[in-house]
Amino acid sequence: GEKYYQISELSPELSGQKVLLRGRVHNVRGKGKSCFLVLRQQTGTVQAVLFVDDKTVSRGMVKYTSAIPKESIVDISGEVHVPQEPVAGCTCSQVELKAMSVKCVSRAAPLPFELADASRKEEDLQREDAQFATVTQDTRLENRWIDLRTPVNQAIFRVQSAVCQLFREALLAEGFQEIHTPKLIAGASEGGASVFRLDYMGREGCLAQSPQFYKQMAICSDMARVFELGPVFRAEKSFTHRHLCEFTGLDLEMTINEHYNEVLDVLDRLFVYMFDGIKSRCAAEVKAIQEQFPSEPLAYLPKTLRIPFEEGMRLLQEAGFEPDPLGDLTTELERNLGKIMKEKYNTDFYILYRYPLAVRPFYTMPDPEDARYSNSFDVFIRGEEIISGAQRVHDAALLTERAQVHEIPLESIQSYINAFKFGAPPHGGFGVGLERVVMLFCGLDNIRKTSLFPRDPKRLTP
Ligand code: ATP
Ligand code: AMO
Repeated sequence: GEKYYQISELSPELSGQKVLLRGRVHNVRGKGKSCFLVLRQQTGTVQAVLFVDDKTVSRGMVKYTSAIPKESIVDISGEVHVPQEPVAGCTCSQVELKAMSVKCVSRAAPLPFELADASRKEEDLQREDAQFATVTQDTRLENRWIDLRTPVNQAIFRVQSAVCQLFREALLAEGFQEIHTPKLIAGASEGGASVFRLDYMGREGCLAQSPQFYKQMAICSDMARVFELGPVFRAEKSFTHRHLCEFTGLDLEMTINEHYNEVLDVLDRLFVYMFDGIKSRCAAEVKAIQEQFPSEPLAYLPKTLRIPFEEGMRLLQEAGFEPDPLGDLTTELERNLGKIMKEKYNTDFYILYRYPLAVRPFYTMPDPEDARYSNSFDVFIRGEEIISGAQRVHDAALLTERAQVHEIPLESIQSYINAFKFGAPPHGGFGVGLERVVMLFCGLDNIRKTSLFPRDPKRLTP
């Protein structure tokens, strides 16, 4: 068959050559004997012009083309032509196509909203004299397959893809292996309130809230360093800008020799590599996102700042807040601590470690020097949590005791506890929320923007 060209391949060197392209009708404007059509492939656009002549282009062809609805898929064959002036508004501005034929491959129904309206800058929408049709988030999500075509969404999901690739690259280079753990499991690992229960062949099962138990059992199986990218299910009851009912977890687990600082060292190298990588590989995407949703670029240090929880509480107190020194941080306090860190250390990215034991999951290792605390940490971007992690209890008797303190039914986790009875190395790890990383790296305000087809308490379709 004939070669299909990409818009990105077109250049003045091809002038005079006949080419065939498939793409969407981004825009079309008929003017009697001529017609201007902007063809789009993903975020690239090129202009095609049709003029009625005696040989190839009939009046009928121009009329037919002018009536093709926006977003339809078309095949255009034409000659590459260098216009006298660059074509304004097209990504491919140095050439245009003198179209000879246009064929509609798939006709688009009337659109629920215009892509142009879904691509407006926040600041333009805020203007009092704004004349644009506004598109609500619900309308976008109802029609996500159209919404995802906007340049900003094309960019967001390329950044997401890069984050996953960078995560894999960095960990493989550190000697980790990728694993795949079951998502149909017997019990809750992160607390019963947010677990999706289901019928598993007549008995109770649930959707995995985390690969937690299985990544630890892999350690007990002598896989010294493991990671997984996979779905995580949480029956979150309320709406927030940062909770989904299904998200993608980037998890790792590793043996440690002396201290869970070894995990933090990996975390530090991993994230600096990922942030540097996004900046260098996704510069155009980050710019496209900035254009629609402006924000400060992420500030991070070559070596990530580590602050003890106690010190964090002291800084909050100094600033006039009243955190519970042995309790959990509220979203509000987390955000304020983020502001303090930014002012004091000029970083949007930091690790808070040695949390109070009482606010961490049962599998968390207590601090051997002070049992009110634990060998655990959270990591924040712009004052919002993106990671939780810890050293884990690797002694079956202590694990049983900790589960009882948390009132966890032992039957549901017996096989997990058994895994530690036959020799278990000290180990630790952490879990990252992919959608949160992309949202917060890009300075976006809602996690639904970084989930391809978000699942929240009300949304199960599309
Ligand atoms: P993690 O799952 O690691 O705990 P998280 O961001 O949900 O991540 P939590 O420790 O559950 O963190 O909660 C931190 C704070 O976020 C809570 O103190 C609470 O204020 C708020 N929060 C958590 N879950 C919800 C929710 N479903 N709805 C509203 N607020 C929530
Ligand atoms: P945690 O429950 O903190 O820890 O989850 C880890 C990370 O996952 C993300 N996250 C979410 N993202 C979107 N929607 C949600 N509802 C949601 N809940 C959590 C956050 C969070 O930091 N087993 C431990 C990890 C470990 O210790 O290895 C765990 O699941 O970015």
